[in-house]
Amino acid sequence: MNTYAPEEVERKWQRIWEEKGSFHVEADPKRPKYYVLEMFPYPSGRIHMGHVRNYSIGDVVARFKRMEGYNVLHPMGWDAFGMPAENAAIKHGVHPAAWTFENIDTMRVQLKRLGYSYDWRRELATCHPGYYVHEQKFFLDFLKRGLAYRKKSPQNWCETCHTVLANEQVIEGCCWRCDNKVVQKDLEQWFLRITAYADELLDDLKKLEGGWPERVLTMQRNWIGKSVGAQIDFPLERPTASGVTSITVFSTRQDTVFGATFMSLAAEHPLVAELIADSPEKDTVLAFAAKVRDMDRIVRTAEDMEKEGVFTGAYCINPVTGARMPIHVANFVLMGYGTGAVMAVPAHDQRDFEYAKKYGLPMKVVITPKDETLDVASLTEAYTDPGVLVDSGEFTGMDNEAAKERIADFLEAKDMGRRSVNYRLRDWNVSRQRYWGAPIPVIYCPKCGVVPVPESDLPVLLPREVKTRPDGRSPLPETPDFVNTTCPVCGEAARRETDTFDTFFESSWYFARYASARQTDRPFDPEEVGYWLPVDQYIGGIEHAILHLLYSRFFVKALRDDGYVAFDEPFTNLLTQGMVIKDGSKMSKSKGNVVDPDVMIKRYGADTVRLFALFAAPPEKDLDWSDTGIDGAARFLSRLWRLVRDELSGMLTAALPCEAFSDADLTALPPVFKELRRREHLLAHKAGSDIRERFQFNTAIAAAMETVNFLFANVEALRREPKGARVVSSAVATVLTVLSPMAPHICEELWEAMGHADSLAGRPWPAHDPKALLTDEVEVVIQVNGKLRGKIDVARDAARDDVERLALSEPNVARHLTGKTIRKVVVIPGKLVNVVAG
Ligand code: ANZ
Ligand code: ZN
Repeated sequence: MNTYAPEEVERKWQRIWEEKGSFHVEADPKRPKYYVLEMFPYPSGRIHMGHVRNYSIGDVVARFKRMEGYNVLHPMGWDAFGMPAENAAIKHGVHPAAWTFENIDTMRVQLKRLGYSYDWRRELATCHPGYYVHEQKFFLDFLKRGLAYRKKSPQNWCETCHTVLANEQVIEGCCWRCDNKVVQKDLEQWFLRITAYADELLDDLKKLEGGWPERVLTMQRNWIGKSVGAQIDFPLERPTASGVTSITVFSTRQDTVFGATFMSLAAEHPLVAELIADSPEKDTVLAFAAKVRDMDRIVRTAEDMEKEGVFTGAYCINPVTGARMPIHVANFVLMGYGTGAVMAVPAHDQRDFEYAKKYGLPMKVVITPKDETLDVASLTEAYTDPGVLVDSGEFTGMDNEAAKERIADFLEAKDMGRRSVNYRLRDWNVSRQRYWGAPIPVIYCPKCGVVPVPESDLPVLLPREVKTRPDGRSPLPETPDFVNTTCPVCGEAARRETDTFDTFFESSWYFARYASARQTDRPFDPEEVGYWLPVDQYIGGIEHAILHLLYSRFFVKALRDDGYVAFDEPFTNLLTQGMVIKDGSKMSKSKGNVVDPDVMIKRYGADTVRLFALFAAPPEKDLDWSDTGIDGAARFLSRLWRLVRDELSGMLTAALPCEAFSDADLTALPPVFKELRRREHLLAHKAGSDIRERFQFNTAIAAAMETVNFLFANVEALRREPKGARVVSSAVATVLTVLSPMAPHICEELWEAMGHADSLAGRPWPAHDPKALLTDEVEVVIQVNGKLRGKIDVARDAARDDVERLALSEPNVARHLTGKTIRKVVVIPGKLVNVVAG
């Protein structure tokens, strides 16, 4: 008895791979490399099905590329800083470090139990000083060349998490972590000047076309948000007390400047206070501005938001028409974008249109469709399409796109404005008021100001001995041993920075660290990084489409300019896998539809869990978890086991996949052997291209299943011919080899049972013989009483009896024959079967 006991088999092979170091790799310039990486996990406690799916996909790619002859780097590590550790510390009274490392230990065991082919020697945890010391050094480099700077500005602040949040971490006005309302707070923070790379980040998206999903490229493009236009100066009717004489706007529609009839300022615009200083509307404006300031950015820019504002009492002048324009404060104008001032063109901008209607402000049409007129009184919405300029001085009659250029020239010549490019992208605020992160390596000296920690003093260690605060506030400011230090410049008493880095800092460069993960004196060994990087295939969730990927792209460019690396883009190809859903929604604790991988592994074994995760859907699509589905995967592996260990066991030899046979050998055997061989080679060919070209693991698995079914269906006939043993063994060897990236343990075990002494983990992908794919089949059509009822493929030299039998059992033909008596069957070989029935 040879029943399939997955746990035993899997532990055995995991031990063998580990002992042999099967997945350890070294750089080898003589061999082509392939770097496949899955987004590293946050050590939250246990792995979930989303991880299993992500890492199973990555493991197939890694194993497959090894089989194709590549030197494959496939590492794993831990994104180990972050807030859940602190929250757990508060809740359970454990130190964040203890919590994190315990989780890492648990999850590492879980990943090993799944048999993933990682080079575990390169494992890294970002909370390790040996890791973050290098990013503290990067920060010092960035400071030196002005890429890191400190600035006071209004920031998204979460009262519950006691920290600032990047704009990307604010979801519909709420904190991405705790879902509480985010407020605006003025704070001094450290920023990375990602905007210095805005153009390159945008332009280099072209290099990623074809390698990255189109929608991710679009999201990145929109996030960077490049707008080309002009700044235009509008003289104030009266200069302010401090001597300001004009308001500058940023507009992408300088072609409409002749239609600007009023001015809209952001509530935070520095001029507002001055403009209203002696105005009777002062209090109304102040109250309105205070209300707007607390509104969220996203809400303020939503199209359907009610447009509101107040008149400041002041006026400016349209520089090209001389018109007097009332200056308003409006809720849809943002201070962080452009100049925080907008020339309002109500006839051609929908927001301005709604605003003007509401407050009875003047409108002027300056663009009309070709050969048509537009009348202000009859406008029901802004006219925003292209057209021809009217009422626009010397530009009247011009096409509006051409007018953009001409008016920009005109403004520059008259010194009324200048061409200008604006980005939606903001500099990256990397300061977090949290404990469980990498300390920002600067010191504040009362005499010398902001002083970088000298390189020789790195790392600035995050102290372990701290008193966790029940309210979640960072204990660092109240840890005297940490805070109190001396100034590296003057030696006087000074204070350490107590903010830590945003955890996206760590995840922006970890992929390069794997190349030389144990290098202590520097972040990267240039030769190792030069060989392995960039990542050839990156795999992870679409939720990281903007943040993590943009920051990583930025880091690579910044590190390149600091001489650390010599490539421009970190990830050549990107695969974003779909979610794992159950009963129609994403698996989550709150929905109560979570399937625990451990439970499934216990019940079915790792190979079944892997196989199901790969078989149930193509990688980009959502995967619907179903009990019948995983049962099916388990049944298939048991069948495979029975086929090799029972049904065919007597005749299998240690044949290689796709062995070569002479025509004479094959023709001496019954036709089923030739057909088996055709299917074997087709499997190697189809599964290979499915994985290589499209990551279609599901169809590759389906092809293997069909071959297994064919073997089962013909077991009797195959066993009857001992002379065909080698052909059968070759086919089984191919099935095992093809399935081995997906279900590696059972394939290794059965491979060994065939008599092989080597491990499948080191074997190449089977090389099919194109000639073996040629079929000697012809299509035969079947008629019932003269009507076409079906088609079958049969061997060209099939016997008349066989053709008749196959024709009558064709499902549609059989249906048309039910209840009828067959009177006559005419077989025209290689062409037609006609059944006469009544
Ligand atoms: C006049 C105008 C006329 C505009 C028109 C549009 C249409 P994008 O493409 O997003 O860059 N704008 C500029 N700064 C703003 C701010 N701080 N808050 C809100 N809106 C602002 O859009 C640029 C356009 O958005 C600018 O062009 C400006 O309105 C507005 F028929 O100027 B426009
Ligand atoms: Zn000092």
